[in-house]
Amino acid sequence: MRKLLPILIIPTLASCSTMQSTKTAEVLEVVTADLARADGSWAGVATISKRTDGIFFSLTAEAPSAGTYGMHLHAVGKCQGPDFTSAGPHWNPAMKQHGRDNPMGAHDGDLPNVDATADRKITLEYKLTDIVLSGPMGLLDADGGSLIIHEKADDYKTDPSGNSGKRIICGVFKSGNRS
Ligand SMILES: [Cu+2]
Ligand SMILES: [Zn+2]
Repeated sequence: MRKLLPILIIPTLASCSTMQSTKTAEVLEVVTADLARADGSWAGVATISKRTDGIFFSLTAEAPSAGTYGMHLHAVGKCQGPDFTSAGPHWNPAMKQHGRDNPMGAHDGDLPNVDATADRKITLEYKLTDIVLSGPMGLLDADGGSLIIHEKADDYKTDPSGNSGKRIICGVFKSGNRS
């Protein structure tokens, strides 16, 4: 993890059940998803932190192999293997079409493709556009929300899912205070 934004280490620590929450005044809300593969094995952790300076996404995950993978926020907080269809479609509160390159898009849940290195690791963090986390229009609405990583790259235009293939990794977002 880069040292540029040390505050992002906090949600990572918060995901460890033995750690006490150590929010600073800058962090307003944190949601974390433990990621699992279709067979239920551990595959990483994703965190969304709402801060006074924006909403930040961070991910540490282990892909099946080096390569590029599609990734989205999905509408339902339920990860039932092996196909993870329980997670529903892409999170889309604004009722748009799929894809950042689609003139009718994009879904709020459309995230950039991710690259896994030769050792299969995915590690990233970036600022999200101002999505809503809580409330009826939020990612964590009544039926929750999830993160899905797909077997193939997203083409950024094909509605509704960017031709990204099977869902191979899934995690349900939960409120970050898990100590
Ligand atoms: Cu997806
Ligand atoms: Zn989409």
